[in-house]
Amino acid sequence: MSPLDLQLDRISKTHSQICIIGLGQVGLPTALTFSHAGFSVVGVDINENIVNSLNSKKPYFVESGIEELLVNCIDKKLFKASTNFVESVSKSDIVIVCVATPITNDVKPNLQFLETVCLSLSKLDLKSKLIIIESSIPPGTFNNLVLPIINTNNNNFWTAFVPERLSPGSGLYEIQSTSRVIGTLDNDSKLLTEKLYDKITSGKIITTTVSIAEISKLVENTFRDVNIALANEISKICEIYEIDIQELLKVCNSHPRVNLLQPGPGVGGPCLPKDPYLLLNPQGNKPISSELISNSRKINDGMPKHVANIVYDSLNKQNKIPSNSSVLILGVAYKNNVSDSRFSPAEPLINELQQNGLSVFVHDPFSSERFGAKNIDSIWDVLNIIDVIVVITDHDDFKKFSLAKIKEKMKSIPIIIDTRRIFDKDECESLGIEYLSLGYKKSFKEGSNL
Ligand code: SAJ
Repeated sequence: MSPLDLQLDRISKTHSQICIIGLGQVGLPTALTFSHAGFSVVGVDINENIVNSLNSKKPYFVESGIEELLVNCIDKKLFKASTNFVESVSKSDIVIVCVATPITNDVKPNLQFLETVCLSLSKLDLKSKLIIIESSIPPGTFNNLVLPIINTNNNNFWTAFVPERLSPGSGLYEIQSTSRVIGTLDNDSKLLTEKLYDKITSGKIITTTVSIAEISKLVENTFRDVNIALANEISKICEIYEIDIQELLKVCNSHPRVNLLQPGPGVGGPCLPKDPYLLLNPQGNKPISSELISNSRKINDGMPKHVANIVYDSLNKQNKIPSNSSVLILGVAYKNNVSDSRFSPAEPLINELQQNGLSVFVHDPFSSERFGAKNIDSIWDVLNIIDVIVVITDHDDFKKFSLAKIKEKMKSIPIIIDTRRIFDKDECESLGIEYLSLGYKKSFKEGSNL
């Protein structure tokens, strides 16, 4: 049996030993999904605390279904975590790299984690192994950085670029249902990688070139970021026209070819705020400029300030001054029901309000991050001194709060700035709560220039 047929057979029978490098929001769900499919998986991370936590069956971030899957895979001896890169890779047939590819403060790609992994791989014998990169990478990175580093001592391994597509919060479900894109340079790698991912998803397997696969991932997230920017701009237009954007969205999205997204207090998470910059910064080439993509990033990054202006305007209308006012921020996580607060709009908002003298309190049952504001474990402990509640994250828990009780506890004419529309605006207004939001008729208007 040829090495290719042998590996194909091992994948078919889930006999392949798989090594996942990087046990973050992508790596851990990926590792457990392959274990759940029957593969023996070792997850490697440089963070010993993460490795120890996982081996004690405790996930270190919130993800629906992850804890029970972790317990199940460990009990079945199909998953374990390790800090030992060399031993884990050496005994594996397949290596899947899921390390972070963040951006620097001047919004340039930071590929140090990926480069370190490629360098470590280059020192090992990768003969007849399948090496897969799932991390989002700037166009050209696979051919101009990943392969040249790994190839220094190896040239007899199979390899593919398979961009991850899971959305934290529904990661485990999406990994098993979303179609996957596989970019390869040769047919054997394509056959192996197709068979492997076919084991874990009911979605389609789309094979293409490495270049298309690299760019597709970044374009998917850029598409979303640009469309969120459009929704945010339209929300400001609605504030000027004094109409409710939610009514407008209902009408516009009834058109078969219109699908407007939701305005929000800003775009957070480890992906959307950075992937447009990866797209515009090809590996080894000069940056590409795109007014639409860059301005969309600016629009989304400007939303926390817009929310702050709504806070100031609402206090001003009650003749309250910022330095004598207190704000309760509901949620610092970048989106609902997750603990991740990376690039959360809560951070710039908290900084802005504190710099203007407001006392800022934060309540978030999912994330421990407070960005320098005062932590509140129960909102009922602090509402009596709160002038404004600002909803930043639409955690399901927040939707259960009694508006009548909030009204009773808060200072006179309480203000709720519900940027995620989790509360019923009519109920608020009938209780005498000043209800504001983005794209809502009574919100702050920054004049005709958006
Ligand atoms: N947001 C809005 N309005 C919307 C949708 C989202 O303001 O209508 C905000 C969210 O509140 C959040 C941010 O945008 O702060 C990002 O949220 P998201 O729903 O885009 O989710 P992510 O970033 O967790 O996942 C995205 C997904 N990409 C796409 O949907 C095209 C996911 O499939 C990717 O795998 C993931 O990025 C990634 O890891 O790249």
